[in-house]
Amino acid sequence: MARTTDRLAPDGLPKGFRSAELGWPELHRIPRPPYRLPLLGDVVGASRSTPMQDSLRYARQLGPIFRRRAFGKEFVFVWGAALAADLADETRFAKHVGLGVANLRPVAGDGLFTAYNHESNWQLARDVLAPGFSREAMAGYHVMMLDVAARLADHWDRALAEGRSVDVPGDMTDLTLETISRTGFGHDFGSFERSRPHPFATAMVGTLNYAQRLNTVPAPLAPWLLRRASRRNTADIAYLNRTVDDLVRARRTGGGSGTGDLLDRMLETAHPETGERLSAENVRRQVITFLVAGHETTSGALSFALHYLARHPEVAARARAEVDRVWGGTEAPGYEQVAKLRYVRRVLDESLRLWPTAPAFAREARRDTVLDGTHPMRRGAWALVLTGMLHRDPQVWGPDAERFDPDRFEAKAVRSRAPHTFKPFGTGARACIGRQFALHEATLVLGLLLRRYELRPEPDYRLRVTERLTLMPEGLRLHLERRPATGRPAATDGAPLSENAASASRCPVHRVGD
Ligand code: MNH
Repeated sequence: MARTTDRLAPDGLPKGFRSAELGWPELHRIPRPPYRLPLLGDVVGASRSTPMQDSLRYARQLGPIFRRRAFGKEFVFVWGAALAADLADETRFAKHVGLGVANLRPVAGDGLFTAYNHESNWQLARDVLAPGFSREAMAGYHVMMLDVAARLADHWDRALAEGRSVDVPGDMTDLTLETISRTGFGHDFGSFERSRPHPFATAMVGTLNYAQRLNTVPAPLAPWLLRRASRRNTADIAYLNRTVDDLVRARRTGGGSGTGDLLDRMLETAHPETGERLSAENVRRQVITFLVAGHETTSGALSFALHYLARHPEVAARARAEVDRVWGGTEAPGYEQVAKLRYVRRVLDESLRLWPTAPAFAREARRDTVLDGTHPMRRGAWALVLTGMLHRDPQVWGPDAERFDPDRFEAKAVRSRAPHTFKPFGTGARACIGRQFALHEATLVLGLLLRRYELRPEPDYRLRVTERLTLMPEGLRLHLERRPATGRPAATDGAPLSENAASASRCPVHRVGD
């Protein structure tokens, strides 16, 4: 995406606009915390491991726009609905690749997520890969998603038989990693057959953690303070590259997958207009990008949703009744059956409202402008949108904004809310390409799990959230009970509703008669 809007007429800017620091000429008008240490900045009451949750606390004290100084850098945060909606104006603002996203450049390079707006590989890859997320492509992934979900169900059945509780974030991470690697790249990490995470998953988490830690130390000291971590990070990146290179080489020598998966598209598709193809180096970056972006956030979203379902039996009962009604006795629900779980989808939306697992995104001014008619910004100045706080703005969500209530996503309620107030997948041209993929996968899996199990919380568990660029409930375990067969309706008349009836027998997530 080129900065084509530079030719647009500038706003009527206040006097002295160009003289101030940091691209925010009237920075002093933006509230900041009262105590400030010379080198460290606003670190009182802040912790290195929970930057996003600290920012939520500051947000409540300081209001809809505020700033924090940390280690010599000043950051502007925005969460008020009007300000966030203005930042969504694509003619004046665009994605800013900074902070955590920029820290991932050594891993993901000019892959879709980390590409700068001016890098031509962004548009090229977006055009080449967009058909990989069409309805048609998604319907093809559906069968593989069912297959991976069946492995999760086997895993949970074993836990249940042995009277163990289940490790929700761990199992959801296995599930989503297997799903993206199977659907995207025809690769099987065997996560469910291992007692510990696959080394690829460990290396990936390592690089995410490292990218986050880089934000929490003064830049000049980073090489020294993080020396050991940095060496580890280099090794992690090398491991990721090696694994991906092997995978790509195997595909190149073995010919296409025959399924037109993401890797086939990356290797074989020329741009429809220019005929250009992704370079080998860029393919490597994209594979890593999709393996990371395609599983961490979905895993967190599923984990939070399962937490809330276990905590709100009345919500779980409603969701389960919907699954029974819509899917009936269908052994393996078809692609079309998933989007029909409207209430399950609302549970997911409400979980993503309270804990958007990609907790912030950054926007920069494409030209000199005034944010919400109040705060002048120079071209290139940027702000972080604190999605988690935008999603809790009482002016939008009411005085009970902290309460879990899926009915907020009933069609009528959604229509009555201002636009740009629910942004778990970001905004504009650089919004999430995998949104439909994630929603389909998560709704399908929640439906399958609700149909198969009753979920019981550990009595004294209190939600704690860990941050490694993405959010995840920490230490969340659930106890399972198998739903009695009598609680489920008998098979409806006729054949399974699945359009993949032939494959249904291979996907015994919901076995008849057990
Ligand atoms: Mn996803 C961009 C959130 C699932 C692949 N994703 C984004 C952004 C957010 C986001 C927010 C924008 C970030 C920014 O502006 O800097 N993504 C999510 C969430 C989930 C998710 C909350 C699950 C829930 N994402 C997925 C899945 C895939 C994926 C699944 C792949 C299959 N996401 C991406 C890619 C981008 C992205 C690729 C970058 C898109 C671009 O810049 O063109």
